[in-house]
Amino acid sequence: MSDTTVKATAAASGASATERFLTDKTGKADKTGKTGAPAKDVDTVRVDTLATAVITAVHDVIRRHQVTYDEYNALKSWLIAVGQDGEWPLFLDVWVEHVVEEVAGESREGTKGTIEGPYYAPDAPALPSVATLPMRDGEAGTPLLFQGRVTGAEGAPLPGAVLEMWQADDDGLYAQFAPGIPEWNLRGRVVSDDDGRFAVTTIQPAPYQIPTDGSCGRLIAAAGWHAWRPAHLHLKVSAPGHQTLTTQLYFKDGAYIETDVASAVKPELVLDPQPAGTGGNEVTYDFVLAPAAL
Ligand code: MBD
Ligand code: FE
Repeated sequence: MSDTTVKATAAASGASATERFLTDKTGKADKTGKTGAPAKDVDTVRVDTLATAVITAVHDVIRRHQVTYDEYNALKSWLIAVGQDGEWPLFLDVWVEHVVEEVAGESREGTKGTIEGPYYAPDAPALPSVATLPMRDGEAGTPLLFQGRVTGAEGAPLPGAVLEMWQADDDGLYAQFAPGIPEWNLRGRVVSDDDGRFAVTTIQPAPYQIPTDGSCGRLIAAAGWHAWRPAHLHLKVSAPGHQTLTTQLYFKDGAYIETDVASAVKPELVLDPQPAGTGGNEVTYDFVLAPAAL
């Protein structure tokens, strides 16, 4: 980490991620009164089924592992702290979302999806099909030309497809969630050309470390795990008449590629960029979108 970088604290990024989730995904108004999609009501019978199953699974763990009062109270104080740190989005997206995505994506054709994670922000700056993501003068990191084509499942190009991209910088930090980074840095909404093609200039992101000073970091340290996700580009790819694809792309032989703390790497999503002769790397990746559900 460069010494000019303000250290991202768990409480700061947690508060931002919690606010974003409540605004974008539950319909709660943010400070400016803006709201996103309302949370869907879940049927009583279904709530009964799922809540009973989760509670019973916890009882089984307590019996099987002879959980003590000290351990129960440690859990209780930890759960309270996760909320106080604003780290519920981080905890759930790291340790739970990958299985929700597995179930949701099981029978969808086209490019593999993976988890969205806590750091998406809608309404990023709109960019043409050939574009550079917003970045600072002299943005650190190896330049990357990321290009490809968006098609439907039958192979027909999708002109005007929207590729929303977001990524960490060379310090592993995300704009809008870590202090000291300009708004929308390394975030953009690229629109494909008449042939479904796009070419985006960015930098290769660094691996992401779960904040060590928050509840998720404390769990990781207490359990002797590591706190890292491999370097990744986040994408949402959408086009009329097609299902929106939420995915991530990783880098061959990158650190933590085999041991992602969020269990979100799939072999189909690993890029192998090659030197481009311009001092940077380039890679081509094509996206195939499944038809919208009827
Ligand atoms: C990330 O950058 C991320 O993508 C996920 C899924 C969880 C934590 C941080
Ligand atoms: Fe991420």
